[in-house]
Amino acid sequence: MILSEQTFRWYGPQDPVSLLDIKQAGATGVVTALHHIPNGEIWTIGEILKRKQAIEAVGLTWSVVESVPVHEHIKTQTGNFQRYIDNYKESLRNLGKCDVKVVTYNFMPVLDWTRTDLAYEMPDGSRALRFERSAYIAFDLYLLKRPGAEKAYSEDEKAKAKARFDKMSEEEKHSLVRNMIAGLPGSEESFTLEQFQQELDRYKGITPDNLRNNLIYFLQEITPVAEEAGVRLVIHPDDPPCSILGLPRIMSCAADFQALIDAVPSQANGLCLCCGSLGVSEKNDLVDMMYRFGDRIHFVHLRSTQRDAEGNFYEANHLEGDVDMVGVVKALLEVQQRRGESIAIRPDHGHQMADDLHKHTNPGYSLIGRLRGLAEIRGLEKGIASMMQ
Ligand code: CS2
Ligand code: MN
Repeated sequence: MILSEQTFRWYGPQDPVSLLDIKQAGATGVVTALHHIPNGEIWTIGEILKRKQAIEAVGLTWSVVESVPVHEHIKTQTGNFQRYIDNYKESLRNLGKCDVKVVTYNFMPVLDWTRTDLAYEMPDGSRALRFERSAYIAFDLYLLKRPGAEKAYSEDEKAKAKARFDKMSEEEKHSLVRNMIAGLPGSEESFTLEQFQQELDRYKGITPDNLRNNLIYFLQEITPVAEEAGVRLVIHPDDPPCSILGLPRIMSCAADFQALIDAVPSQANGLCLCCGSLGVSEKNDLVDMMYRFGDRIHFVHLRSTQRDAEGNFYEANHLEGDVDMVGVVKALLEVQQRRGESIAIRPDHGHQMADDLHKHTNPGYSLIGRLRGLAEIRGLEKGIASMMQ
């Protein structure tokens, strides 16, 4: 049986989690990006090789890039977008030459992943990332004060958000702002409230269809280069899979990805199946997506979330929550057998727990919670594989 390639995200030399920690977690692959290179600039062969050598020095492999960021000008097709696309192509060529051949990206406007609470206490004392709808609406209406935001919510939602806001301490308001816009790990930007509103304003008049067309244009430009370089691109879905603060979002469900394949059939146009992101919407059937897009999935984020009727969700333990992890891993195994190759997986985020509770860690990216997640997934995959033989 072909098993998946187990990987772990590493933020580079600054990451409090070391490459040896990653090795001890049982991963063989590393997922990283050159975060020190400003968004839009070319990743040179020299910089790529430097990172690759550091990873290989401890006997690991640089399996996946997450992410080569897409400049806002490309998403809005303004300013220097054509130059940024040319730079992107050059980075893909350089990665291909260095034999780093799966490249993740996302097309979420302004914000990458979004949470209101980075330390939501679980009954066992560990801490999870959470999205609380009332806090989010309170941020939009009373902290950001986004023009027109009142129209986006029902009276009932606004009343709940007001009550929530009135009870918030100054400290809580401050951390809500920070959590919403200061950029979670992996995001390329961080803003003040004023800068943030300016960024939102750049999307005025950009409908979801406009944004989708800009993505299709981008893919039409870069997929021939990726094909030639032997690089497979994978788009990371929207997290959470819905519009945030009035911004258009176009990668939230199976139909969204289908539209991209229909428009750009190139095999280099692939998907990062992030179960935690997509799983927030009950309309998304992750097992079905794994089978349906199996030939185009080159990277899988195995993570689960637990949602409630009010639109809140928190990141659950990997084998708990709403995602049918057993079904997803079984489908993954079948896809791998069909393709005759391993697919890179990672536990995505994990809870802050045990010794990590006393350490400075990147939200979602502490060592022990992810180590637990990867270990559980590894056992699950092995168990299912042995029964499939
Ligand atoms: C996040 C994102 O959930 C996640 O995977 O960490 O930062 C993600 O890596 C990017 O959106 C991918 O481009
Ligand atoms: Mn993810």
